[in-house]
Amino acid sequence: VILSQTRVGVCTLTLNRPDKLNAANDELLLTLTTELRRAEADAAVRVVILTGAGRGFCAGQDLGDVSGRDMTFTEHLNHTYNPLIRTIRTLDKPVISAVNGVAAGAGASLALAGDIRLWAQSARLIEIFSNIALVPDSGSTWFLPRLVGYSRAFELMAFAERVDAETALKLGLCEHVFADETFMDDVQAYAERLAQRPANALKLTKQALGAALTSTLDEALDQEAALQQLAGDHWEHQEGVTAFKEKRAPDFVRA
Ligand code: LHQ
Repeated sequence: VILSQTRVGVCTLTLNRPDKLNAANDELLLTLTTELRRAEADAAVRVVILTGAGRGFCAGQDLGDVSGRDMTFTEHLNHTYNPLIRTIRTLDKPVISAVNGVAAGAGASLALAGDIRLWAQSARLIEIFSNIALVPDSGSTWFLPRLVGYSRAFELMAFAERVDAETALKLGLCEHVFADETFMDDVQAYAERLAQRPANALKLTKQALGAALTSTLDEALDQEAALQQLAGDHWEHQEGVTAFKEKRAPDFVRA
């Protein structure tokens, strides 16, 4: 259900249930979470890409897989989706959501959960939950209003509006849109550039930004001061300063 391939420091995890637009069952969600942790532990991996096989990114919960289950909704979310979203946001490496096609329901949440979101021209995001009279979950209620504001988020959720790539770019739901034909090549090239950046500094930046989203300014200043010590004591910082003085590009990928 999840394909994994590592190339030039970039691990691509592909949701692989293409005939259902990669709708998620428990196996897919639990395997994806395990694969993310495996990528985190693998020293050869500096950046992770999440994408979907075929024409969809992820159509959310597999609606054929919920009837007759013995878990409550709450238990189900706590068992599968919530650990996945927490894993993405706490992973010590950057995660790119490479949204190749439709992202609906919890699939929309997954598209929003990445540190960076890259979209194909034909990608679509739908907070589709209200069509089946559910509440947006898997982080959507947290991610979306922070990106587009409360009322726009409410409107997108209430009408299950389909957001196309151009609108997503305008609203800040994605950072870049690439042509469908070259999408994964463009994403790989972007990820390889990111993989050249200082991994320790990016790990700490992710930690600082994640904490700052829910902290006061005072807390953020304290957090920065603590994390800056960890960054400043790392060899990457020395390399950056030395490279500047020697008027050359820094090498942050040395063994
Ligand atoms: C699917 C699905 C799907 C199964 C397409 N399941 N087969 C959390 C916890 C607990 C419970 C419930 O929910 C949650 C969170 C959630 O994610 S709730 C939201 C669940 N997702 C949806 O309601 C989306 C349902 N899908 C759609 O509305 C459409 O498929 C979209 C708008 C995503 C795409 O439309 P189209 O591009 O027209 O594709 P399609 O509808 O023809 O789908 C292609 C195939 O994929 C089709 O199968 P078939 O055998 O007819 O070719 C669909 O049945 C299947 N598929 N989504 N979620």
